[in-house]
Amino acid sequence: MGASYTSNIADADVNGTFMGSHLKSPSDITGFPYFPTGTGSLLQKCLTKDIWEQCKDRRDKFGFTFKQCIFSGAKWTNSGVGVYAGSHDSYYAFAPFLDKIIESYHGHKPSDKHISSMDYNQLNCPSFPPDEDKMINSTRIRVARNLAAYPLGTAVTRQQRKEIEKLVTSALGEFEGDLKGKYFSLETMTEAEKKQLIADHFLFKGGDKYLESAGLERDWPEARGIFHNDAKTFLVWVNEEDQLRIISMQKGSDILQVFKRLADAANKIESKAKFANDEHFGYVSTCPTNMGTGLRASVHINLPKLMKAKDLHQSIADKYHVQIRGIHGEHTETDDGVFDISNLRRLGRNEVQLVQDMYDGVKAMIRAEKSL
Ligand code: ADP
Ligand code: DAR
Repeated sequence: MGASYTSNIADADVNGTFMGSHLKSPSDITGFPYFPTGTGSLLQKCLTKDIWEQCKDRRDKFGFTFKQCIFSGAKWTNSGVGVYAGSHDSYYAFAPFLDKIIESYHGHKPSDKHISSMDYNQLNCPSFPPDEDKMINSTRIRVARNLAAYPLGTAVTRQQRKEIEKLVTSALGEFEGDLKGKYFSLETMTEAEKKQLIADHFLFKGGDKYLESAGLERDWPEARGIFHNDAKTFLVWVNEEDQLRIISMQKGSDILQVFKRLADAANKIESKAKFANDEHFGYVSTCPTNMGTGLRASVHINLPKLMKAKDLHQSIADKYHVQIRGIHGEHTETDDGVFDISNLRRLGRNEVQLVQDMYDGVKAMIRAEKSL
């Protein structure tokens, strides 16, 4: 890499924070990015000097640059992934790099196909017996979707973002029955509505530095909002990390009912607004980790003893391809014995199989908790 590589090495920031944080914009990446010792992001793992040389000056068909794609992880070197696409086309324009990211995270090869299925009748998830049901506080299943006619949130214009909000909210406005509800714009909601949405754990807020550095918080909070049905068991986040996060959730452990509601709703929306999708990547998402199904099915479950047995719960998580999170959102810890258990995989398996992953993993965690 020569001078441009070494010239990019900066001293640690005064307080020893991650060096990349001095980067102000993608154009500040003037050479191969510097990753401090201990950087563990997928970006650092997959970006070789050869791939940098191939991709460094590339743009996708919307003009979104490769440097914009890697800027979040170059700036915040403590990222887990550190990469965001600008459009469906980004995944082809930056293929030497993004194919590697996708294969590394999902095990999905460039020649592999993805076939989605939201056919909840294929799910094998008998109800939990009472002693197990009482361990599970709540169930939530979400999918990430983006509109085929636009670039992703990282690259949309203000006007396009407003069009997306209008398209999605008009489709949601046609819902009837138990999906009927109301859209709350982040720009115009009242303080009382905001307080209620926060109390319900429904409100997404700005200020995520990873999303901000990916350009996903431009013009915030314009054209962002939350739809929820009257029963508060169905939500749609509009123009957050993805253009739609379609969410079904309720108290208790009835995974089948939650999945059926999600499948019915997603199918209804898709009949009005075409989602970005192809036979290799499945549904297209802003973050490569959500490609394919963009589905995360989770329960909040009491596992006080198991969670103290780190090796045991991690071995079960690895065997059943599930992820353990804190209950207050990604990157949070939990401190009261309640954990968020969800499917880890997103791509190469269909939505039914991923909900099955979560169910089977939760059953195994419960067996282990009971055995301690
Ligand atoms: P995602 O990427 O799926 O949006 P996060 O972990 O960021 O997941 O969670 C988003 C919000 O949804 C957080 O407020 C979290 O508390 C809530 N949440 C996630 N799973 C559940 C669940 N099973 N029950 C209740 N709330 C949940
Ligand atoms: N903070 C980003 C998130 C990566 C995966 N989660 C998403 N897409 N919400 C990181 O790179 O760590």
